[in-house]
Amino acid sequence: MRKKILTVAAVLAGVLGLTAVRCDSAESAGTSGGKRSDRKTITVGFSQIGAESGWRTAETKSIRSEAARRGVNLKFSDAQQKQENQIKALGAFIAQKVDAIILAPVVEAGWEPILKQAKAAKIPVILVDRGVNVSDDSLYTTLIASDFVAEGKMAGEWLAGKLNGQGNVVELQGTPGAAPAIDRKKGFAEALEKHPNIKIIKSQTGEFTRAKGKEVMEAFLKGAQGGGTKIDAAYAHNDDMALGAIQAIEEAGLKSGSDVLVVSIDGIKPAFEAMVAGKLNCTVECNPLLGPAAFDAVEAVLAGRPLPKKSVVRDRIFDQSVAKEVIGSREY
Ligand code: GZL
Repeated sequence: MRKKILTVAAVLAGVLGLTAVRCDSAESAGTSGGKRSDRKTITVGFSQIGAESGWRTAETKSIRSEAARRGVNLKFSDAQQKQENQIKALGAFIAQKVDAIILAPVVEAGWEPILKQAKAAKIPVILVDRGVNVSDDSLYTTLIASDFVAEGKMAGEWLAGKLNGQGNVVELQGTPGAAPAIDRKKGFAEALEKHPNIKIIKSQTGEFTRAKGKEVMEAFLKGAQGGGTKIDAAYAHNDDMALGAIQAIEEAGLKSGSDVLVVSIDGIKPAFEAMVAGKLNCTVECNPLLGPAAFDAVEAVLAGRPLPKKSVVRDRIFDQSVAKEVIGSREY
């Protein structure tokens, strides 16, 4: 079967310098307060969403290891999925006068007040992995993330081809209000606009976790059985929910990957293992290894070098036809 590695190469908007930073003055360093010594360890506050998925764990590992590699003093905060914990953490970072903040925002809304405080304190904020809705985009320096609409579109187009243009699909959404959940849903729906005989018959959040994904898929299967409807495919906004859905499909006595097709996003190694086992049909990669780009941005902004407002990382689609040959090279 024709290989299905389609590379949607979104160009990295702007080249981020990798050179070490020498801060000679507060102005060029973009920080408040007096003149900084001519060379000092950078202190960065990182507000992470939590540890809800294999993708998230890989992102945390990438940020932590890159900070260690560059000798950055990293203050790490795990928000346990709660925006109020992220806002508290940013407040603490500002009070501690960190040199820069890295934020993975759990949802898009509600960031203006705390970002205004960071701006007033002249502390640059680098967004990684998810975006924010703000009326003034000077409240953050740059966003480094995937194009989630494109990811949803790739998943939808792949599935439409596999279903030969007709079938009933259930959707497991990510965290309500989160950029990847909003945009992956949008992209998938756009892809299906061209296929009126493919219907999304149920769509509900599985909160990006395996446990919730299994629970929601169990309910979908029970409902379909009761209503005499067949579920032909499940689309999950991330691999963890897809792996939970696979468990539910098998416990319902169905063959995952053939009785019910399963398509998801992230490209974590367990997804490749599920594809090799024939249980998952396709995953769209969403690269979590954002540490190097995040600290390039930190060093650039502290050195007063210009940065693009958004850098889009490359996404590729993988299906069972290539899973075996690719799995060995997966980094997360
Ligand atoms: C995507 C990221 C999403 C992943 C999920 O950039 O925000 O959050 O797709 C993770 O696995 O929980």
